[in-house]
Amino acid sequence: MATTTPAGTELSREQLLTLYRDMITQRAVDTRGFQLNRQGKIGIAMGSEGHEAVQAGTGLAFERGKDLLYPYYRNTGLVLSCGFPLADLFRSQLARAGDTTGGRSIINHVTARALGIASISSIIAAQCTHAVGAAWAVKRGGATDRVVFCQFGEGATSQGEWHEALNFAAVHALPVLFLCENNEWAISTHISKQMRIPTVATRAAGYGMLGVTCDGFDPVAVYTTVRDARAHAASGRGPVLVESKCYRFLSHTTDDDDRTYRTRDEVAEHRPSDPVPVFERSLLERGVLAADEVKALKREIADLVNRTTDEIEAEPYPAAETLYGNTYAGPDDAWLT
Ligand SMILES: Cc1ncc(C[n+]2csc(CCOP(=O)(O)OP(=O)(O)O)c2C)c(N)n1
Repeated sequence: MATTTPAGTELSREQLLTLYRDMITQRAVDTRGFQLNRQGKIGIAMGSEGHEAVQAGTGLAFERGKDLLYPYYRNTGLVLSCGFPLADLFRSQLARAGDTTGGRSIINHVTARALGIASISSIIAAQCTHAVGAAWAVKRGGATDRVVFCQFGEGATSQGEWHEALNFAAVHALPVLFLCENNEWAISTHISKQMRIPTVATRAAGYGMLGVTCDGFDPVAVYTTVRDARAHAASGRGPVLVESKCYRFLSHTTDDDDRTYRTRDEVAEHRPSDPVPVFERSLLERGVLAADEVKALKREIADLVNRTTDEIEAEPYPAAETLYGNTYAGPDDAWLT
């Protein structure tokens, strides 16, 4: 297992700005989700605060038009970074008829075939075997420089399906990246109750594949690590397990109260590592951005999120007659007869 300490200087200004823009967009969308839930407008919101650097960095390494993404429910920022439209994300959150799943799916369970984004599985680790199946198809089809990104939390690595996926991918040298967003908590279960080893990436050795760990609070570290892992997988040398160490600052979803299983002191201890202000400070200190540019960019994102929320709230809900649509073959009203 290798631990990466990549240097940030090799990124262009444009790439650094893409990372920053994606991170503040993710934070703004997250905050809006929690607000909409508290206003009684959406049933549940899944916060990703603390995962911004992981998702922006991974999104920058994802090659649009080539790669495939098997996301999990916490990947709001990542799907946006990979090109998923913000309006469609709000259609999903607000369960409107124009949502890609017709407003009938759980929040954030988005999909976009044209962008290579597969539908999300709520079953923990189920997407790992799906991703491996896709990577097997990519390899059999003879495609080169095409990689499947498979996202999950450290809790998913306790599932049997996760181990089966890694083993099969390693045996067949499939072009797949297993990307762990290790935020230390799986709802109320701390990582120390999931495994006796300090890092998820260590597990890669058991399958004969490369495993790397990076600082998930640093978007540049994540980007360079995932970019290099992608090159490895695309070259036919087999899958890579990448672990980005981060933290979940909010509760698991709006449906749980994290004060029942972790102390406020613990959360406060991690706050200084909050990737959004830390990256912002580094861009200011390095002269990549000036203070007024940061302010203008934040205003622009806030306006975009406000405008999009209003536009999508004004759209209709799915019609009641469509309730059984896309569920069973044959007449939609089979249960009513
Ligand atoms: C097979 C299965 N078991 C349990 C659950 C309930 N569940 C939903 S999210 C979750 C925690 C997953 O934690 P982790 O994989 O670390 O990801 P995180 O939510 O922390 O990002 C659990 C146990 C589920 N959806 N599927």
